[in-house]
Amino acid sequence: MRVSKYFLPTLKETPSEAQIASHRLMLRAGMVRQEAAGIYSWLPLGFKVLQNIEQIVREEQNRAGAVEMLMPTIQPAELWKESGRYDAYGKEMLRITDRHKREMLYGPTNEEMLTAIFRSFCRSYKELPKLLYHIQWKFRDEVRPRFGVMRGREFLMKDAYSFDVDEAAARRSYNRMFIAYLNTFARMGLKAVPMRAETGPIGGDLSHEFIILADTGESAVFCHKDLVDMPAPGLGVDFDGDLQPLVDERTALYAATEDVHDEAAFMEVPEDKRLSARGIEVGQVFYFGTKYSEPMRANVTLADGSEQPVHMGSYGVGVSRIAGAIIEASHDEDGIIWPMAIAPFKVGIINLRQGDEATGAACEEAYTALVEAGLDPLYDDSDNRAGAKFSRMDLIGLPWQLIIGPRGLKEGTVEIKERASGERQNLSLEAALNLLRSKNVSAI
Ligand code: 5CA
Repeated sequence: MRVSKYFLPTLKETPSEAQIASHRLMLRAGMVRQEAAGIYSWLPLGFKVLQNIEQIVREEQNRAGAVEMLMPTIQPAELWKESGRYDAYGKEMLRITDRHKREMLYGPTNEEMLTAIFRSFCRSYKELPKLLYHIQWKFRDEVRPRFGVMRGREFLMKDAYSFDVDEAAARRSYNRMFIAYLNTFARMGLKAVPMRAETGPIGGDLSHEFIILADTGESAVFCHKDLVDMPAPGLGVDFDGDLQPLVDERTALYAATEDVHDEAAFMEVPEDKRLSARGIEVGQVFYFGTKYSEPMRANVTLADGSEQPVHMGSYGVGVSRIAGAIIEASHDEDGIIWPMAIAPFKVGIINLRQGDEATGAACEEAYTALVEAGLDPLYDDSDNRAGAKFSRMDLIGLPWQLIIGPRGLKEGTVEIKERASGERQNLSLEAALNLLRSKNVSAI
């Protein structure tokens, strides 16, 4: 992409309404625009980031054996009356009346709808287990939408739902999602720690939140330090095998959000391993058994002919929140520092002397080569002065910058800068392109 053809409305001033770094940087980098409290447009740069996050989530869901589908944003109120949550959900639910005076709502989550889908097609234990997900916009009329996309009212969520014959089988589905989440967040360069959590309006008695440690996080959390740097299981994990030992490794050590925190148990953690911090919840998994299947009569026939409500769990990832969470975890005073896997463009090309023939030709050569290598470059071919190009490239945080100007070219070199370390190297254009090609991996 060429800057001259793109839409990149970066801001020089820091918007006054933004209280935390990620919100400020998303506005300044031209990623989002607020349309109403907690409701955002995703401008081209932000939308690319959102799509990259979504794609990693999708790949890891598929790898874990979940099957993608798509449910609508608008739901009929009847379903929620059946489960008993229509009144219980309260003011957070955006209620809508259609022209026929039918009660509708903008879905805050989809347990009811998927339970209804399941019961209309599945009747026998032979069809179990089933694990289905979608990636769809949700609406929750939060009392205090804040921190930009981190606590929005409209937000993008991946939500998966599992159906199993009994609790033991449901635990296996829970474990699949648990392990898939560890790999998902690791691929995004995030250290997410699973912590025991309150189940809130979703229900049930087993739940973990996946938490990124950050001073600006909304939740107070307590955990064993060793959990923070524990490596993810990796993409080679066998999802059809026994995942319990991998889950146990993480759940044996103390980790809890403040709602379920047990001070006495925490004191048993050796003092130098006790971590009390703040965190951002990027995902949550729930096992709630028959909470929805029982009132909604989602039953299956067992081998002995008896009928039983199916055992369920649900599994959410805050796709749009993660855009903010990654920036919160990875930025400096100059701007965002994208991990390679999430970066909207992998390389930024800076033309130091717009109009100079040799510089233009070298930039074009680099651009073509990087496009061919699948590195999705953003070429700053604008008429801005070099200083403005540098600071804008730092602000939008592309992992690599390729800086090309007449002086270097005379010596046969271009400059390459790594955004994260600030390290610069002067290389021939060919060597610079080779170096960039070698970085084109989305490692876990
Ligand atoms: N039905 C369950 C699991 S599918 C559910 O709704 N879980 S949840 O309430 O925990 O939401 C899942 C994830 O969505 C959260 O972990 C969080 O990352 C994200 N999320 C929740 N509320 C918001 C919000 N207001 N703004 C942005 N992201 C949110």
